[in-house]
Amino acid sequence: MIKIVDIGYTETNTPTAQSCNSYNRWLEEKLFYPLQYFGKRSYSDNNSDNNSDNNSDNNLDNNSHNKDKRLNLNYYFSEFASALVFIFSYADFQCLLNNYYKSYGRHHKFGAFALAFEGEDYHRYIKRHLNNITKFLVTCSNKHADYLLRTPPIYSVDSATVLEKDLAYRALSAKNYWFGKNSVLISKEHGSFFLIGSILLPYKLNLEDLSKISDFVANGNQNNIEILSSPQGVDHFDGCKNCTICVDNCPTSAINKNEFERTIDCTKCISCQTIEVRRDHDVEKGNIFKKSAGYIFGCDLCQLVCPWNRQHLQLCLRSNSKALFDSIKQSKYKIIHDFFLDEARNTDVVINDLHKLSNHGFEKMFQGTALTRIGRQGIIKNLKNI
Ligand code: B12
Ligand code: SF4
Ligand code: SF4
Repeated sequence: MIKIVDIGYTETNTPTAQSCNSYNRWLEEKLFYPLQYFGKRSYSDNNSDNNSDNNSDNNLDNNSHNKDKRLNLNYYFSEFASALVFIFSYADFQCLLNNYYKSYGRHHKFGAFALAFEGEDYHRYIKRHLNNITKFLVTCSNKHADYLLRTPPIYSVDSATVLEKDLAYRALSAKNYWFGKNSVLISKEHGSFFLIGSILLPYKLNLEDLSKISDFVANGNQNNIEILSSPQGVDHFDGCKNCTICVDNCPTSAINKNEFERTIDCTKCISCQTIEVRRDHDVEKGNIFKKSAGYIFGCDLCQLVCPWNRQHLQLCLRSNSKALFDSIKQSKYKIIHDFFLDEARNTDVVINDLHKLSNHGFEKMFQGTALTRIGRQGIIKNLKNI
């Protein structure tokens, strides 16, 4: 159900001017606030694998070196010469999950990205695929083997100091992709229910290399994918135009009303509060969660209402989502489902069982899932507040 639906390539190491400006204003206005690593000097130096935040108040310095790291890929990976960007769509799963929630009413909801990869943490899933693609490159020719064995590539999946949406925007066609008002990257063809995984390379690829990679990926996906890179000087396409549906429907008014910014206020965002904030947030406690429509991990609301996702959400309307769901109830997904989504397990029952588990027991039970990011206390905090 997860497909690589698009591949892009770029040799540009700096984000677009629009992104730099918007990013700088977002920092100046402290809209990142619960994500304090955005202001930290040393975040990426000691945590390059995910974006965990220990919520300490140290180093909230907007002018720190860390801020600048996002403005040039060579600050992050000094040998950077090019990037391959892959779009991993989970739209099919999103459609099923949405139907499931609607048809069978559940006490709690997870953002689809957390369950779509059979419950496996998507960082792990995507990195495994990027690693397979790299292994394929190594076997392709001595040129690739020489470069990649001397300087291993870096996989960017939610990586510390990479503006991944802009990297994808640069690598893919600006005719087909744009930043929505809800701030996510949207594709005319694929909507926005996708994740971005990139391979940062220490050398440049030629057309033949790109065609081999797209054949390799297409074979694994049973679909045709042509690698396109954004032609320079192409007019930006903006699929949002006068639409304000996501802005009007965000239950906590987290989306920036200035349509030129295309950013969100993390203090108000349910996704941020339920994934990144481990302790009760003093200011927003209660307020935000009461509007979370049952989301206890992530939030899909501003994408579910977007017209560019409509066709994907209608694809499985007539099918029996429960039967399909039962057939994919396996592995880590099943563990999460049976603990949190089973209809008999209301919020009190789940909280009670979480209290009975030790932190270690929780880590063991949900090992390899996205839930370990927020931890036992964090998920109890979310459940208590909805
Ligand atoms: C921090 C973070 C969060 C934070 C903050 C979100 C945010 N909007 O910044 C929180 C926890 C809230 C979050 C939530 C989610 N996230 Co998140 N998150 C990230 C992370 C780690 C960094 C994002 C970042 O740098 N923000 C900085 C701000 C300033 O950027 P921005 O808001 O996108 O603003 C940009 C645009 O506005 C742009 N811009 C404005 N105008 C214009 C005009 C033009 C022409 C151009 C070119 C650009 C442009 O400039 C800014 C900088 O690029 C990235 C991974 C990564 N390393 O990039 C994933 C990432 C953005 N998240 C992702 C996902 C899937 C989600 C969720 C959908 C998960 C969920 N279901 O709960 C939600 C979506 C919430 C939302 N509406 O954004 C995906 C997005 C995929 C996509 N389709 O775009 C990413 C890319 C992870 C990945 N590798 O796939 N996330
Ligand atoms: S993820 Fe939810 S809370 Fe955050 S901006 Fe979108 S609709 Fe609003
Ligand atoms: S709902 Fe409308 S304004 Fe929001 S991202 Fe989609 S098209 Fe753009």
